[in-house]
Amino acid sequence: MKKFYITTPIYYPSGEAHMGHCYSTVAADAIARYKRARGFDVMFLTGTDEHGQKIELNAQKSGLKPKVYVDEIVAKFQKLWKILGISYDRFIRTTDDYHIKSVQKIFKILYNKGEIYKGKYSGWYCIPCESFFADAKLVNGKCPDCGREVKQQEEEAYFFKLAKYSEKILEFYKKNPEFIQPESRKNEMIEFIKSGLEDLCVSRTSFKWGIPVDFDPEHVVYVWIDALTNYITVLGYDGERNSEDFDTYWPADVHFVGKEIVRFHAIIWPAILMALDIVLPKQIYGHGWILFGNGNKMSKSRGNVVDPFVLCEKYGIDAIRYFLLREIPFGSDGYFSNESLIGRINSDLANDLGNLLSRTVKLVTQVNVSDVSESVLKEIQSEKEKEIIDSALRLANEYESEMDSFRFSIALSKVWNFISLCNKYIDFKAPWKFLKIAEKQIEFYNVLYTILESLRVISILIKPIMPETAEKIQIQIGAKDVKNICAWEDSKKWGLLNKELKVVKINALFPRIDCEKELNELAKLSKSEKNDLNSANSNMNLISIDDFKKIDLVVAKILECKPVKNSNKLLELVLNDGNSNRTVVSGIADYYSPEELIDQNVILVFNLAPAKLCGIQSNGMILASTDKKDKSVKVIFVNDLSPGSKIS
Ligand code: ME8
Repeated sequence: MKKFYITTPIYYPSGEAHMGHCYSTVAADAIARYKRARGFDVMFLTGTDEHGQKIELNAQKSGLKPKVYVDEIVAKFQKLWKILGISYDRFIRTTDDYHIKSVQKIFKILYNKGEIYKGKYSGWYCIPCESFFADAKLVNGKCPDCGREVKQQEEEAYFFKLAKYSEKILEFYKKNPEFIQPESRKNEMIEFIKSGLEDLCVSRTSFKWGIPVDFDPEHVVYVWIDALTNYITVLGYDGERNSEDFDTYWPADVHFVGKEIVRFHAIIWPAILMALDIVLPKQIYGHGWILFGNGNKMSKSRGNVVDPFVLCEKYGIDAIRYFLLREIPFGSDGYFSNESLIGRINSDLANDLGNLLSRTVKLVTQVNVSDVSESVLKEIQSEKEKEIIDSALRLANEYESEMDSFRFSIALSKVWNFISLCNKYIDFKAPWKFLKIAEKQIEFYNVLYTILESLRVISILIKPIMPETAEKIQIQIGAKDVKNICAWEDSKKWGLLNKELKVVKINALFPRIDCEKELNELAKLSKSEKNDLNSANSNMNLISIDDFKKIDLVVAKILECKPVKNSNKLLELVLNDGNSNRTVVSGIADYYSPEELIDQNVILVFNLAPAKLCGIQSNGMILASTDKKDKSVKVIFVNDLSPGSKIS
């Protein structure tokens, strides 16, 4: 059996799943279902990318351990995928044991091969945040997270020899013109490589929430080696042996990714694979972004999220799946609005498809078919029927060629053109007029049979994208559970339905929506969603008295003070806390000379976990205030209190 391996990006569980995540995942699911229907042995992978500083910080803010924090969010991603009918075969979490072990092995192999080397990473460093930032990330030259001063600093780090792969990657693009899709993204990649690649920093020491480099545990593997390798570790690849799954499914047939991470998949990932002597995936498809209202990429931090749980619940999963894949050509950006969603539901789903099914089923249930089934068997067909049958028989091949190139929107529009043809055919034939005319009954049945067969074909083709709707149609036209009429290849055949026209009437597929009323309701919901968010945020900033009691604040006297070597900002202080002496490193060198501080009494955070700053262990922190007006930093002196006094 031919295999097909498709992946989505693994999402950061740093906030909740939103429509943007649904977009990649629904698209990959539609292809996985489509390929399965066509007889492929499919491996469909999705998952979550759980390490990194952002997640560490978010967890800290929520007062949770990182793993506990991600567990909660990942469970919500999985719940959403279940609701949306995502038929993944594997769900990888980068915190899974097997992945961690494989990443460590892969890292070591690359190091032993000389593909990874130890060097120095330099960049803008924010001491309180313990983070490096690239030039472009700074806000007015200051730390983008806390707004404080940053300074150029160096840190030991491992580097992957990315630069040496430039030519090899360009060569690969040339030999594999389909590798990056759509074409425009390939040109961007070529330009990027030609402008010069640099070796890639692949480890960090400034945060802990990551996979430790096992032969140098101060370092954690930095994002891309951890994240990208998920596509092979999930198949059992750990750098040393090829598992059965790896042999069966690798190379991936396509990685679906948003356009902003094409670069990582089309440059870094190939280079890592080349370094490991592994064949490259067949294709990277960089899809566009769903933009929301004001042209922003939809994301939680911009607060423009439309809750997919709410929309699925309100309109059904197929409406959302259809809308996402129909509204926006896959390679391009496009807008999401509640208005266009409701517009599509009313026109395409309720009017076109829903109406075609309901009017047909209604007509069939109005008559007793048993008398005339013989006549129908004679298959008298006029030009009009032939036109429908020809279109139906062409449709599957046309649809396949669009789906094979991930042109969901065009594939769907072909089906909807056919639906519209069928509706026009019914209008033209007006079969209800024949009901009472005995000699016209054969024509009446012919019309209905033609439409029911058309609906059978339609249901097969839309099933990968709208699985629930396809099933409902098949139940209503009496095709469900009938053998050999609703498999993929049956969409290329005509006349498979039982000629006795057995139909089952159930509720409308997509009830029409009162657009104005619904938009008002959604607006109210979105307001309360924002309010919920606001109150959640303010709740996050509130701490209980018990939390406050956890902090021991003690008066301490500064006994000694000197600048820290290689640092313009830090002073090393020796403090007496009433009982013993301890060293504290403080970022106040810009504001005080050592002489000004000696013998002053200050407030010490007594039970702060020790941290290393510029190689010196700091045991606590002294309290200072940043002046609201001029941003100058002032240490809080408490010279009228004796060392050892508790502050509460
Ligand atoms: O980048 N429109 O994770 P992530 C369309 N962990 N797609 C969107 C979207 C939008 N508005 N917003 C998000 C990461 N996406 C890394 C990936 S892969 C080895 C590591 C989709 O949580 C889109 O596919 O930021 C994008 O690439 C992905 O979510 C980014 O998810």
